[in-house]
Amino acid sequence: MGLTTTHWGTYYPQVEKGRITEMLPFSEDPDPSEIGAGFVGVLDAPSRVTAPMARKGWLERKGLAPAGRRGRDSFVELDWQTALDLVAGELNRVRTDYGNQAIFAGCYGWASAGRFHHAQSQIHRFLNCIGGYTKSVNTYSFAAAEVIVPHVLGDFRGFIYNQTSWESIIRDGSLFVGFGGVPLKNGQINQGGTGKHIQRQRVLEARQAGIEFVNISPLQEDMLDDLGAQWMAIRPNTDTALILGLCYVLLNEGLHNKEFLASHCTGFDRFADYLTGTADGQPKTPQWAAAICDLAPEAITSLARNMASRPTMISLSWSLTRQAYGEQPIWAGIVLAAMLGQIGLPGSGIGLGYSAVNRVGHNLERLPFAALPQGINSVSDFIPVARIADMLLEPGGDFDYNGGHHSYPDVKLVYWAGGNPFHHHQDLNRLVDAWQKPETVIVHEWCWNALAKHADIVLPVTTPLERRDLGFAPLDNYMISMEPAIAPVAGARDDFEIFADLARKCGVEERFTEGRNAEEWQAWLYDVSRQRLAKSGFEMPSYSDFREAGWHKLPERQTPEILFQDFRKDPLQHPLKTPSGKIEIYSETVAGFAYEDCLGHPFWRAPLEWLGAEDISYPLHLISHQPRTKLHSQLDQGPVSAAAKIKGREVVTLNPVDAASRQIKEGDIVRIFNQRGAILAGAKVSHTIRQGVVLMPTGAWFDPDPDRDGLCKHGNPNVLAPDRPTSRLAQGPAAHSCLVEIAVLPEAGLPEVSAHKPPEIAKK
Ligand SMILES: Nc1nc2c(c(=O)[nH]1)N[C@H]1C(S)=C(S)[C@@H](COP(=O)(O)OP(=O)(O)OC[C@H]3O[C@@H](n4cnc5c(=O)[nH]c(N)nc54)[C@H](O)[C@@H]3O)O[C@H]1N2
Ligand SMILES: Nc1nc2c(c(=O)[nH]1)N[C@H]1C(S)=C(S)[C@@H](COP(=O)(O)OP(=O)(O)OC[C@H]3O[C@@H](n4cnc5c(=O)[nH]c(N)nc54)[C@H](O)[C@@H]3O)O[C@H]1N2
Ligand SMILES: [Mo]
Repeated sequence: MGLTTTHWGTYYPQVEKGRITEMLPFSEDPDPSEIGAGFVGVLDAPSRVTAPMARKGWLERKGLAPAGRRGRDSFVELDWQTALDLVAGELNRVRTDYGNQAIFAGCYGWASAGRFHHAQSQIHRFLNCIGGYTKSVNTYSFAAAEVIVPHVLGDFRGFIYNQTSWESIIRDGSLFVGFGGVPLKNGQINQGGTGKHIQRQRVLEARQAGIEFVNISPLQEDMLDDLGAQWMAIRPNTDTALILGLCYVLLNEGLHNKEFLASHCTGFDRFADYLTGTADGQPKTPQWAAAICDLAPEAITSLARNMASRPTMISLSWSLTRQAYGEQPIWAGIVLAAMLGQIGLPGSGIGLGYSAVNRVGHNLERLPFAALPQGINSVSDFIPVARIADMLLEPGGDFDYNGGHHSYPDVKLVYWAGGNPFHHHQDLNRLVDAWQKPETVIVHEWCWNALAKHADIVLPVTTPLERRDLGFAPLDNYMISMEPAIAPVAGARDDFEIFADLARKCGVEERFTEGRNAEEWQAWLYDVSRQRLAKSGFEMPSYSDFREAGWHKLPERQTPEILFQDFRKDPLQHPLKTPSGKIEIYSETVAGFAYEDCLGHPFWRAPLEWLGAEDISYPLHLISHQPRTKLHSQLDQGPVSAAAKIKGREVVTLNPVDAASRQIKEGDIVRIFNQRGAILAGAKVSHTIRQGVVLMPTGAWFDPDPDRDGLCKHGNPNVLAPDRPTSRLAQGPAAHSCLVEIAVLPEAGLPEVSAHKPPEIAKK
């Protein structure tokens, strides 16, 4: 049986008459993810893009201004040669007339697992061969942390996947405080693939070992019921205030570790002036914090004492970064851990996002697998990833970023492969307007999602189930030989093949392919990986043995990982890469940027949209978290995602009090709205969510109603979430700072969901 790997696990796809009938879980996986079954029935469904397509209004354009509106147009089927000639022609025209910076190809997104057929690697290599492109920096996952944490701890990427392992917590921990919980639904995912899912087993082992859990979240489900966690149902977006309150108690009661602060940290005094109110007249007492977070002051005081009395692991969920001033809870959380003085000790200290993905806390070494060489991008223009709509709307406009001052390029052509901005971006109605600006939009997709529907040219690509690949990633110790389960559906081609053809048309074929086909590239990647891993002491089988065996397991770490262990033991021998070599509780660098929304130390600033806001015209706080039944928008058209919806629409969960006051019953179709737009959803009523907060998973394909401006019929929460940066420092996305109102609707006359239907297509 051939294997395949996905971001949500490894499977044996079962095939009958050329169709996937079942995804049998990998024999090594004790806790396989249900998401895999989402592939059943979708590969040749009507939502599949079957041939190259061009938008009618774009084909009929006169001069450079396209006719019609992207997202509302019909398409014309093309043959591959015509389509590739059009794409090559557009690339050549734009780079000749405007320069390569006029091509935007950040292509943010998760694409598919598979080391070689990785869409971004392919498109970036190709575009670098023809002179480069405007790129994006940082991620939607945790941009605010990516920018602030290096100022505080000297690095971010080097830490995020080398955190203190569950083994260490189980052995030596005692208290686990999860801001945003330990969401097991998220641990299903691992970028690049996963052999075995460990999160559920490890938290249960931790519980058995006597670890006490505290779930600080508006959502009780963020920790497994079996953990018996204390639930502190915090008001969303107020974690920084809570953390400051905890820090105040430690300082006030002398529970802070003065030796650690002196030997391993810098700037505590400046921060202490802020805590005590010497700097601004407001002591950050538990009473002060309690009023902001809507928790009891006694609960804050007793949590601080509890934390100071025993080995405590603080986990800060990645979601905390995706809110207004998302830099602050992360910095404040690190400072809290520094005051407790347990950083670098077994089972305790600081962690970011246990179970955000399967890797966090998984006791593995870093595996230096080779990636497709990217070449050099000759364009220096960039945007912080979430500033895409700003870039398109304000060419030449200025923006701040991490101490620098930059301007947006004038983008004429958008080329996207391997991500879905109509999934990941906020304020989608604004994005749709911005998206009308470029002269041409080219997209590689396999399904008719909103990105494909908003393109001028769509090139249909294969899925991983239709091609051979190397299923290995630096984040997991299972190497999987990905075998095609079925032949490419209809006219689909691999991204690599498409770029190889375009490279020929652009005169850079040799540079792009180096004379290798897909199979030869994979053998090459394997060989380079094998040499690299050998240097790190890992033995990989020969390429042919690996392909024959189907998979190979590399060893786990022998001893539990403990983050900052060396720094803790000897900060002079193992300094951090900060200016002081220590943990920067106060950063002169950040202070020097003189941003009003990110000071030299962590501080509380109220978001524009939160439950404590003065203007509460929209009185409910919307959290749009990661979906349990899929990865972002991927496989939303499949059976697993469909089973979790209500009458074909995405689910919104409300507290019984909020439901009752609006006459909303379980199963009702509701309209959720604010100043940015409206969406339809099916209501679920639950005690497991804090009053005043409503919850929607992301991922329902954006389904704008052509007859009602700004309405998504299917329930994509990014219609409602604001497109505002976290701060001038990181310019990260802040989807979780969002207020809405909800009203029940009569079911008669509701517009039908058309998210998974293809657009109108004229056959040639
Ligand atoms: N409101 C709100 N919004 C959010 C978040 C949130 O918490 N709340 N979370 C944010 C986060 S953390 C993230 S990471 C982003 C995720 O946003 P994305 O990563 O952009 O979302 P995906 O749906 O995974 O998009 C991947 C796309 O790649 C396509 N694809 C798959 N395989 C291939 C391939 O081989 N070739 C090509 N060409 N295409 C392929 C898929 O069909 C899909 O359209 O969303 C962000 N958006
Ligand atoms: N099944 C599945 N798993 C995934 C993904 C997916 O799409 N599907 N996406 C993956 C990706 S790309 C990423 S980046 C990670 C993201 O991982 P996370 O950022 O951890 O994911 P979320 O589910 O958005 O958030 C976790 C929880 O944080 C809580 N929360 C939100 N706002 C606040 C707040 O202000 N305060 C507190 N205390 N809690 C809050 C919410 O209740 C939410 O359930 O997940 C990964 N895992
Ligand atoms: Mo993410």
